[in-house]
Amino acid sequence: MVSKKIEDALNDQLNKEMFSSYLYLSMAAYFDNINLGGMSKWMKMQSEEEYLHAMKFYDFILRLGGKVKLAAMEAPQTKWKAPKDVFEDSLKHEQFISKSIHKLMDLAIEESHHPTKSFLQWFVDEQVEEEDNVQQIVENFNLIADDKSGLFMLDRELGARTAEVEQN
Ligand code: OFO
Repeated sequence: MVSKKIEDALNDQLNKEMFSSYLYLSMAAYFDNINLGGMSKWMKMQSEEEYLHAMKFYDFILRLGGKVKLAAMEAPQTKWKAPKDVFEDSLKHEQFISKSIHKLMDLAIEESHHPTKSFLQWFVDEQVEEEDNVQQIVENFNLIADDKSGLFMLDRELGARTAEVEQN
C-alpha cells in the first residue's frame, strides 16, 4: 500500500532520473561533436546508469502496488562553451537531484512509510558518490586550465571508466 502523495513523488523522481539519462546523453553528443571520445564514453555510461536509477523507481512503484506514470520530458541543453562547463553543469544537476531525493526522504519520514525510507537510503548514499565523482573531475579541469595536452590526458582517463556494479 502506498499513499497517492508518495506514489506521485516516486513517479516525479522516476521522471527526473529519466531526464538525467537524457541530459547525459546530450552531453555525450556534445563531446562526440568535438572529438572528445573519452568524455563522451563517460557521459554515455552515466546516461545508462541514470536509466537504471529510473528503473529502480519503476520497479519499486509496481512492488508497492502503485501505478507508473511517465511524463513529458523537456529538451535537454545541447550546447556548451567548453568541456569544463559540461561537468560543472553535471555537478549542479547532481546537487539538484540530491535535494530532490532528500525531499522525497522527508516525505517518507513524515508519512512513516518505512519501505520508501529503506528504498531511498541507497539513493541518498549514491548521490554522495555521484557529486563527489563529478566534483573531482571539475577539480581536474581546474588543474589543467588551458593546457591542451592535459585535456587530451583527461579525455583518455575518463574514457577508461568501467561500469560499476549496481546494487539493490
Ligand atoms: Fe540518478 O543520480 Fe545522477 O542524476
